[in-house]
Amino acid sequence: MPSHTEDGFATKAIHAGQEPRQWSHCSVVPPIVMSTTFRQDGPGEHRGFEYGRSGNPTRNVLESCLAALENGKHGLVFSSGLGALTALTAILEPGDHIVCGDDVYGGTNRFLQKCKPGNKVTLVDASITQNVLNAIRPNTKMVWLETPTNPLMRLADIEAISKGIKSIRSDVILVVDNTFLTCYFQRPLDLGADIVMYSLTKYMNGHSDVIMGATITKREDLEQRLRFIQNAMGIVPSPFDCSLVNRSLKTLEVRMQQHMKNGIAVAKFLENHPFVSKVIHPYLPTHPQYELALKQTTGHSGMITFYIKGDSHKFLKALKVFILAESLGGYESLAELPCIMTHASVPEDERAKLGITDKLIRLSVGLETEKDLLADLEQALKASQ
Ligand code: P1T
Repeated sequence: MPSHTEDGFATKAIHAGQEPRQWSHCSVVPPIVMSTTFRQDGPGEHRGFEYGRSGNPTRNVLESCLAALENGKHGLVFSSGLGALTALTAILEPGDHIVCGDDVYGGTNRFLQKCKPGNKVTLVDASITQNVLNAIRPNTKMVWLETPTNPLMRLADIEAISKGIKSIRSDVILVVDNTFLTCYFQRPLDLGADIVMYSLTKYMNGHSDVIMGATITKREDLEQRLRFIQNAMGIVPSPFDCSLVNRSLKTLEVRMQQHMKNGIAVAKFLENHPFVSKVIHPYLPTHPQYELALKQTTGHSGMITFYIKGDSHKFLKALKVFILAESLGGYESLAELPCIMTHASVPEDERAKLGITDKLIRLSVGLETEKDLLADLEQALKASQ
């Protein structure tokens, strides 16, 4: 992967799609255009915008910036991460087969299995490339990966899987949910994915105040399909929210660097703690796919999972700085119990097979002062005994 200095990531985040001369007033911050409709010079003669669902200037700014950051060509935003998933499943025909990682966000898994009559989903442990390739059938249309997975932080080798799939069937669409790392740490399109998908709700917005999703692609054909679906299904975000996410992208680089720094400090602290049995973080050398993490990514976010020895409920209730809540990727540190909260919809036997037990805790390490985070964990671990 090219370094961020080489590819000017922060410059793109601040300037791509934001050229002030595109507006007559030259405002430096892109304007929020709330209008739901646009005047036409004559019937059918418009200046690029007709109706707010089919296109909006503030939305366009965000979509262009996302495409640039991802080294893609086309960004499309949706009313939530699952809204982006809805759009992607609308590409499928009834009866199409999907191969999906077995450890993905609960909502994704469930929706993929139910989205179209006759759809079949094969769940695989995608940390082993051959498992994915072996699951491809003549009617497979899509392969869906999260890497790292939510919540077990297993990695899939995007490049190897992409090459393998294309050597079997060039028309299978590889989708990678990049929510946990963002384009700052991982670029799936450069590694051969056809579509990158996001819950922008998380790190990309980073301030826990917007629900939004996105898809980014280099392929014209997929852009056209998704553009039609975005408008026809009406799964669009508001201009105000687009402006908030666009604002947040300006600090993505500095936020992700600090999430990584705090995350590593917390992971090392937990790894050396007598009340913790196991810590899962791809940038710890103890992670079974540490080498792949170094090859495929340029860092890791603030996401950590760990197995506690004591009572997870007592631990979570004792936290003071970390907030007990679902979601992730904001400036504030969060903690949760996946088996009861984010992954409650995954059937119990699957959860047990995966190791999503009531000892497994997920942290989203935020941007607070490191020593305050460690002190909070220390006192809560004592309370878990
Ligand atoms: O919540 P929404 O913006 O619709 O995004 C869904 C989604 C998609 N992909 C991943 C990897 C996710 O983590 C999520 C949402 N996840 C949580 C709310 C959570 O706490 O894990």
